[in-house]
Amino acid sequence: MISFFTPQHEGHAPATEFLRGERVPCFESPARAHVVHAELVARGHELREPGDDCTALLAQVHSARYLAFLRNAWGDWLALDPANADVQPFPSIWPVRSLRSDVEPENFVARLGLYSMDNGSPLVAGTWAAAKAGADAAASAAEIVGAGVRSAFCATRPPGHHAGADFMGGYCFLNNAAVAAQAFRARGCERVAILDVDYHHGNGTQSIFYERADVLFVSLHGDPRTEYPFFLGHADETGAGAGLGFNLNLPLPAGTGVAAWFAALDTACARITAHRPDALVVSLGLDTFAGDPISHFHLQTADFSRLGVQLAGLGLPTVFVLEGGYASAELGVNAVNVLDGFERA
Ligand code: OKP
Ligand code: ZN
Repeated sequence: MISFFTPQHEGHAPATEFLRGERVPCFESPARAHVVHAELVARGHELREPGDDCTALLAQVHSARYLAFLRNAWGDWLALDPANADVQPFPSIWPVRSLRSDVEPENFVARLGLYSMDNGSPLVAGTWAAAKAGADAAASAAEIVGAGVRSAFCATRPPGHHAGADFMGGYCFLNNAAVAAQAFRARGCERVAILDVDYHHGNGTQSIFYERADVLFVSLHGDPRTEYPFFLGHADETGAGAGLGFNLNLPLPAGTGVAAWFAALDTACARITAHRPDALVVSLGLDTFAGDPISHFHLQTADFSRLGVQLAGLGLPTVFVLEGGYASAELGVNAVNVLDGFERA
């Protein structure tokens, strides 16, 4: 499968994140892209660098003020103190209910909180360039698939599905799946479906398309009653306004086994088929793997081939974008199993 890869991801390599109040090494690391890249090469997939610029699409997915903040964030942080070059900024205050988010503060950490859903998205010097290159890959993949190639994969990081119109979160900065969906719409697809199979609910993607009927969002994920992102992803979120009925959440309890997961995938695929989309975007998280260090489903390596086969059965032009998956040793095999299963089906 033609796979888009960009070396800019190397520049997004934060040292630590917070876990239960303590600093721990980041789960979302450059090693993830290295193992996926190596497996793609080993199994004969064609690698390309993105050729399309996602700037116009980004403006349809994210707010102008969030994009301006993110693009300038590292420079603003350094302007406060050159010694900040070696310091990772984290938000510590958020405009929750009753606080105002319409007035942008001048204080950098306050602005970081305004544009973040959590303290789990560490920002470094190369974050914007890495995220932008990943979104360029999403635009490029949709471009070639829209032009007639059956499928393409974005082997990029950081992931995107937690990033909303005006916030980062959960290691995500720019919503690559939303960019791909918007790219399909821009080149004439009337209806698009996004299927999110990451362990964590894609709250950003859902919220971006929540009031739209043209882009169906379907997600299988750990029940937010107990799993990140906690505050979205429940079954009663079905869309709003013109988008009512075009959002389907299939939350599954932590610990759900393989049979029940594939049964939910059947439900997801049936809803996608009923939408009669012109194209499909798959938010491909591999953290449903039994060995994932931060997730609680039980898929085995062979189950990812089965996932690819089942997705091929939808018969749709398909763009895969890499989301989560933190068992680095197996991430490459699991990801490429999906692609090979899809291509061989
Ligand atoms: C991103 B993706 C706090 C720990 C919580 C959130 C998990 C984000 C998963 N630093 N981290 O959906 O795989
Ligand atoms: Zn995840």
